[in-house]
Amino acid sequence: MQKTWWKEAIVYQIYPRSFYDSNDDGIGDLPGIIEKLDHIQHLGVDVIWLGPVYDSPNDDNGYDIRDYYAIMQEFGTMADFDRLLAEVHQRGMKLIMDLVVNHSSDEHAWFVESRSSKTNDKRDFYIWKDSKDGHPPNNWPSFFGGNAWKYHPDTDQWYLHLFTEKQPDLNWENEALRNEVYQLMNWWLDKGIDGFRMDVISVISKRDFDDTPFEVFEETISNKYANGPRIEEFLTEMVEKTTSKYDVMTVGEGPGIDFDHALKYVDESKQRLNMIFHFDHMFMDHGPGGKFDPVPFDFIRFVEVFEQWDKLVEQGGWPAIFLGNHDFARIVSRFGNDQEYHEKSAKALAVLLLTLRGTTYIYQGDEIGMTNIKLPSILDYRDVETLNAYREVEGNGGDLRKFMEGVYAQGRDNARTPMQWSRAEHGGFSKTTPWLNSNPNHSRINVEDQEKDEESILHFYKKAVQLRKSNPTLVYGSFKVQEVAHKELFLYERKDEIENFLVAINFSSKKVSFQSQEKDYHLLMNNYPDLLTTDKVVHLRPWEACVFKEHQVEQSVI
Ligand code: TEU
Ligand code: CA
Repeated sequence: MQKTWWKEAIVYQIYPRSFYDSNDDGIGDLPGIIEKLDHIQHLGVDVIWLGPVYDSPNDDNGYDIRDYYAIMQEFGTMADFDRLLAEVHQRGMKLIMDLVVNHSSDEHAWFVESRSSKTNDKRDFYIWKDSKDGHPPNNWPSFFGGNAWKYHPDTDQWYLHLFTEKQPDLNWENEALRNEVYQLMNWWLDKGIDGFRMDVISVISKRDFDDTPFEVFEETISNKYANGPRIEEFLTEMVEKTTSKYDVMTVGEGPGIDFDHALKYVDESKQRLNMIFHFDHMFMDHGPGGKFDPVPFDFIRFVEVFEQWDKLVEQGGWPAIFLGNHDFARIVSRFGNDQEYHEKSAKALAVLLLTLRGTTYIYQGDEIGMTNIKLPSILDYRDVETLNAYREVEGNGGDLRKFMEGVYAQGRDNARTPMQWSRAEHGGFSKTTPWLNSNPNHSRINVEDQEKDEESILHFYKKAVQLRKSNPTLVYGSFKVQEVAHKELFLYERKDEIENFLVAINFSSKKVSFQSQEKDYHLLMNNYPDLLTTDKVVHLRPWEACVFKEHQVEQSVI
């Protein structure tokens, strides 16, 4: 296996709209990010993943791009971007951009031309089909509710939009379109960025537009939308014409992929992507009604997912380790315990993120344990996915109270509340009312307070980052789960020819004990002030997480 910087990197994801508002218009911006670079650098991370900052009408908060060569007015100017990139590089960090090329905005010049007439030379940049007996061309659903086709009366055809109606899918079958994409990628690469996170890259190759029998939406994504017939060809061509010419990193977003498909995207022996985000641990609590109909978290399945995906390494791939991002609930609320064990479970999740094999991705705010939020009314929600789903339930006369419970647990706005910098109004994010309410708990969960508290979640993240960076075994070492079927305990070994680590995480509010093996392990770090052992038995308290190392002479022994 090749060793390289992007395998050793720790990535920090910024959702620009919610990071820091430097000009008090209620919206985060690029100068705001520059003002807060010390915070990111002091975490010890290596790479920043910057969410979309291109010109956009914000139907899906920037994931609907109107001009790939311009910066969104609310976020600042291209000069601001250039300054941000220079500042990031000056601090020894790298910056990757969010590349959204499965679809554009319907306000993009390409689409304005494409929809103008059936004979326009850009018509085929998008996917247009005739009605079928007066109905949409087929029964495909959009990720964001309703049918995935929108009728355009002027040309009497429908266009495909797997996401919102303002996000028409680009037609990757069209070589001229693909070359336009490669050209814009090279334009940004020539500016000196260090790579891309590629939005929904798994769905760019479309299958026949026939009717699809589907039960659960997630099956549709994998059986119909993702892993299409030309995906490898498109990725190989893209990489060959763009990123292969630079020392950059690429991570695809892969809704609908599963382990067997992964090598289509990340086989190191072929020139494709470096990594791909899968969602096996992120969709597993989606109930029969989908994301907003959650079922209880299945911890054993959670462990099995990480165990399975680690095998990617033996097959020539490299895992992308994450527990949350701008599309999912806050990790301490979803996988931890944001009530009685808020601090302990936030730290336990940091241990998991930073001791697994693969590149670690930390989402803004998780480093201080930001939590989910229950906004007062649906009118306070901003996410198009939530609002569309609410209207669908309302339209069908469904149970809105039950639906809102699903939103409180799973909605994307949970992860998009403004970054909590201080106890000040709006969490110090802005001096004016932000685009999305700040979580009132910024009074007790914020950067400023945690910077002063050596025992804070923030300081724990810094220690866990340093632990990983000073122990290459935690990056490249083997990964072996010790207790596969345990209901609460995530116990695994990380080892190579030099070092041997044992990581024990109690994923519950109960006490859990385990017998350490015959080896002499010494405690390197944990999230309690001491360690409870009797002989070789370790007694973990609720959400206790420990990292042990063999042959560490000066630490306590188990
Ligand atoms: O998300 C793709 C995706 O699969 C989402 O539908 C996500 O999994 C879902 O919201 C979970 O409920 C990417 C971006 O990350 C997301 O922010 C965009 O809305 C989407 O693509 C369209 O660009
Ligand atoms: Ca602003």
